[in-house]
Amino acid sequence: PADPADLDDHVDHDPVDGAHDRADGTDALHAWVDDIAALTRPDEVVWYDGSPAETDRLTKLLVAEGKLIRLNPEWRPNSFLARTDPGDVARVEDRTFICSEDADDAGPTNNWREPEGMRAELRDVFAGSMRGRTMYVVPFSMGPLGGPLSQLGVQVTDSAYVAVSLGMMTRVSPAVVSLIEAGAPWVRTVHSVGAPLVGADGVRSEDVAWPCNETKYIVQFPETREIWSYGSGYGGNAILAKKCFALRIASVMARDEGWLAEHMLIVKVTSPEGRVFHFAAAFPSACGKTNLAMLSPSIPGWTVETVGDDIAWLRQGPDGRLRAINPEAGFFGVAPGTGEKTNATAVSTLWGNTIFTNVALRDDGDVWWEGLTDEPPAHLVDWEGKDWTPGCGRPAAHPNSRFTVSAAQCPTIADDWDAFDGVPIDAILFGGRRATNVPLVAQARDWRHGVFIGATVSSEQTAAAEGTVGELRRDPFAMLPFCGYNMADYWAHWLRVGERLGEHAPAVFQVNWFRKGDDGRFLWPGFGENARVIEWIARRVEGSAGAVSTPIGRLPVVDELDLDGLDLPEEDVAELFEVDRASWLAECDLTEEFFDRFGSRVPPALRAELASLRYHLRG
Ligand code: GTP
Ligand code: SPV
Ligand code: MN
Repeated sequence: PADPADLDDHVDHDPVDGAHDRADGTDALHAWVDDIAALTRPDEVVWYDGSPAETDRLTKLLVAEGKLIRLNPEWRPNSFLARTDPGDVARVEDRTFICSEDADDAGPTNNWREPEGMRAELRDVFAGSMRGRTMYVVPFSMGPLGGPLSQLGVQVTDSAYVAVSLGMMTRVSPAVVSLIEAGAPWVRTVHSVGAPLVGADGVRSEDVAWPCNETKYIVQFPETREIWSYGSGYGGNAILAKKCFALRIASVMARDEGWLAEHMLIVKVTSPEGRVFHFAAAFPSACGKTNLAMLSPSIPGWTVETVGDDIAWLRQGPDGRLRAINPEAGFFGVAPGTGEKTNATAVSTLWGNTIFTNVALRDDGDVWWEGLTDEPPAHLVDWEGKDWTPGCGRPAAHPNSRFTVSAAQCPTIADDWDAFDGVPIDAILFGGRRATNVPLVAQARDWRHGVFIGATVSSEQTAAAEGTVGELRRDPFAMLPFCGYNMADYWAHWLRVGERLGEHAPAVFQVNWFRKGDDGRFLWPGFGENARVIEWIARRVEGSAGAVSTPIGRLPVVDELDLDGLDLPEEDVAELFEVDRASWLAECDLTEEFFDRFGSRVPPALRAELASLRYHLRG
């Protein structure tokens, strides 16, 4: 650890100038850490090694500081509750910036800022931002350490909660430092909650349970592979390995190096005959990835095992097939709606060693959230620390409350979940929340049609980001908030990857668990029953199930989707698969408007797909 007294002398680098080389060996890491400390001026610098002993020390410290509440160990051993500031509960997309040299490289769906101007702004906000706090240095690997699809990073943070969360979500290890010292490339990530305890006047103030700042910056510099995050302590804003690195920065690396960094779950599916399939699925935030990743099939003979629940890195392997890893090592999952009936696997994953954020506290020292059980307890302390009783008119848990837990603790974790070379992908699914139009399942005609489906995904907005919940918005590939470059270039990249894969390209499907009847109820029971759709997809991949062609793709032949034992009214089944030509034509007009935002960067193949869709809908 650096002696803070020495830090003042260390002004020979400017840490915000972006000039640090990513692969510069032995001294670079330490020099960078010293430079960040010289800028932010913490009381001390502590390297976090991810070990159980160090994690235990930090959680005890967080409890002592009032930043974590220890749950009753009888119900939930080694588990904690954090309550955030009510202004810091979700990703802040309007404060998320892509600072590429050229504005067009960020594209119309990202907030672009000129890099030099942003660096000057960051230099100001980070100056002294850690005064009075401890700066943690957290070296981590995304993917198995040293694996062919893996990448290294280091996060500095002035939040012990974030350091410990990173320890659960990634592979934190001193071995990462050895690899960096041996010259391996790494991504630099800097995080401050922006709440110094010592002011410029030297006066020390009291800490609060959830320090943060009203002004927030989530900044990516794609060319120099750097991340600077300020003002928030929550989720994707603060655990920089996750959305900032594994999606925004990694998508740029993937574009440059010919692979894919995606907002996708990965599952291993085994049929009753013992045939193994791997599927990857992109659904927007809070649209069912964790649930599908942990699915307990309602139909006999099928098993689904978990490889990943949020992010996939995919690359063509030596055998020509697309292989995927889950770069993470833990789950940061949505709590509300997670219960014994919907996701029993998640419920049992959370038996202990879990950090809950913004859920409700029971009188017996355990946790509760909407959907955990049918009936709420008679009294709770809600996510804001207020008394709560059923019928009081407020939710007890915040809609974006979450659990943080190690993947290894999941009872359905697949034996190949951390395979060095990843798993071979047989099918890719795109989904979203659509009350209308999009059928339960459809297969794309080919890769190019699949890319069109991915590029045109719309979904009703959820509580995972600040904004109006329920509003329908385009979320191409479920990557709208996460693509680190121009979305139209990203589509072109997907088309190129498909060309290279050729006959090895996975089949592509569109799914929608969220279609509603006129009365507003979900037409499809979802959750474990989604196994019926998974079965059809697997049967299509092996070539044993039929399909009928429609203008929007191939739908299951009647009777080939197993609906046995589901007592679904026939009208509901018909509605689940209805393709209304007029609404689809209206949707085509919106797609054209959407494409026009990207001008000439839209790949001609996608314009051709749109023209062909209109032609067939009119036919
Ligand atoms: P992020 O972590 O934000 O990327 O979200 P995610 O895609 O992993 O979403 P998750 O699986 O956590 O689901 C979010 C919400 O959707 C939860 O409240 C679930 O209960 C609900 N949900 C998931 N699957 C289904 C389904 O099949 N049907 C219905 N009706 N709701 C579902
Ligand atoms: C999402 O919003 O897609 C998440 C949660 O997975 S966060 O890590 O906060 O981005
Ligand atoms: Mn996500």
